[in-house]
Amino acid sequence: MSDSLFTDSDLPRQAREILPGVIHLPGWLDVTQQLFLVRQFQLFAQRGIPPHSPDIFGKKMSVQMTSLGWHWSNYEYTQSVPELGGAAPLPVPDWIVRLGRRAVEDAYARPNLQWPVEETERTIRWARSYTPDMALVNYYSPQASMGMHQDKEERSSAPIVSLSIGDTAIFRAGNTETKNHPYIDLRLASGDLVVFGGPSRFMYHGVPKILVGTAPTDIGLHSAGLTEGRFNLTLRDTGLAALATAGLPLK
Ligand SMILES: O=C(O)CCC(=O)C(=O)O
Repeated sequence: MSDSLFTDSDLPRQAREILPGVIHLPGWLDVTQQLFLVRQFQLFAQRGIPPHSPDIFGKKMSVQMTSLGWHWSNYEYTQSVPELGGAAPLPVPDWIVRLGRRAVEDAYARPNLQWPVEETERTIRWARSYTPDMALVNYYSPQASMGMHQDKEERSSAPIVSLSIGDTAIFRAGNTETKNHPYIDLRLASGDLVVFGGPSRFMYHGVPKILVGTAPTDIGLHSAGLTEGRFNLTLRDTGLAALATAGLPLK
């Protein structure tokens, strides 16, 4: 029997704990919610930090980014962006915090997970206190990719919430030690949610490929002036607010 008979794309897309603490919920956002998000991304781009490709140690990323709450560049969070005329990030709106809480709750308040091991009641209470203070909107053109990296500039081990809209991406979920094997390649389609926390909070991860032409036609990409590509909304709790208030160094 040919191996290609049952490729990843043919198998039913089910909610799965990919690795301990890494939960994939396919189709978590419906079309109306995706449309809403695409419109909001346009507003963020018009009113906040303009989408740009950050330099990482002198090399431009292929992804375009804008962010709320904090600006991220070259492995550092800042509150203003001198290279973009001193622009400051817009605040994280309440609806994003609510979205993040719902995502963490839906991901972790499920039976039979390897992580967390707490009972459901406690997990729900814990998920409801999730307060992302930073949201990153990444836009991938069909040629864009993101190399393997850890999200580790945060002073908090709260989970990362990641939503996909537009073309399907190959998302590489790795290990906490190296950028290399072992890792798992996962297809993230429009509307999918991934939450990673607990033992996998600091896993290496990346997006090696965008599958061109796979975006649904009814999620408003055209009205955003786009015919293709993928948005990713990543929510993070930086844990930096207390340091900033106390005037302490953020690094
Ligand atoms: O686009 C994605 O799914 C991942 C984004 C990501 O890894 C990041 O923003 O750090």
